[in-house]
Amino acid sequence: MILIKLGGSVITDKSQYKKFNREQTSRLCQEIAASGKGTMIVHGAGSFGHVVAKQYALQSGLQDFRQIPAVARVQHDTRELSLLVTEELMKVGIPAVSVPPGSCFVMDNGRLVVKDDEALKGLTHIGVMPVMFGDVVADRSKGFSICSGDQAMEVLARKFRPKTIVFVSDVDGLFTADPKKDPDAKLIEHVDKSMLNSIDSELSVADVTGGIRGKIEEMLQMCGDSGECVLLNGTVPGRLESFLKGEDVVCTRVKV
Ligand code: IP8
Repeated sequence: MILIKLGGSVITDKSQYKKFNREQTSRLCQEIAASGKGTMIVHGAGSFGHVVAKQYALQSGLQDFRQIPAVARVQHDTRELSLLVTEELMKVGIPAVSVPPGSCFVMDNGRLVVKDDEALKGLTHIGVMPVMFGDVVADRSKGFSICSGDQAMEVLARKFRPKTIVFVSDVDGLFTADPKKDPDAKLIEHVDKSMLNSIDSELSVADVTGGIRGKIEEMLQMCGDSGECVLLNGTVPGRLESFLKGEDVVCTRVKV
């Protein structure tokens, strides 16, 4: 099975509140279906989550009761986005069901607590694809927390042990500098544990909050001993499909 995260930068226009990129999402869903591979999809929140989350500092947890309507708003909006994504998946014949992470898990101090996965496993057992996403989730110590799509990916990687984990964003992969600002930025094609110390922790990557080093550490953990994590650009038509079919594409491959 291949676990895929469709980043918020490819399924939404991040500069406009609640702007769904239907055309691109539809194409990516068609590419996934055309590959014929068994997949599981997670998606980011894009402008259905980040705009309001930032406005009300939701990443800090409960600090002020004025944040509460914003929690409800973000939960509402990310569900709306998720239904738009599952609709596109169903159109290409993938029986997808949107599963908000807060409907089966809680968080504690910003980390997902996963005790019971019966609902998730039950869905996959009958051939339904559960689709998780970045959301706001009840937190035992902080009241609520932001659960990124990446955290949902980690949980699903642990539970379902995918052979490959793909992060689809609007850049080609990891670069030596920010490719949107620096024309000399070079794509890093392969990353492994031994390179970790030489990577500039200040660099950032699309759809990721926090430094690149932390992101790579998380990816190495997700890969386990035998798997691989891949970062690729979903705005280039056909690239995801080619990758899924086993062809060589422009991307960054992270392996232990
Ligand atoms: O788009 C963030 O998830 P991400 C979730 O995967 C919210 O980083 C609600 C901002």
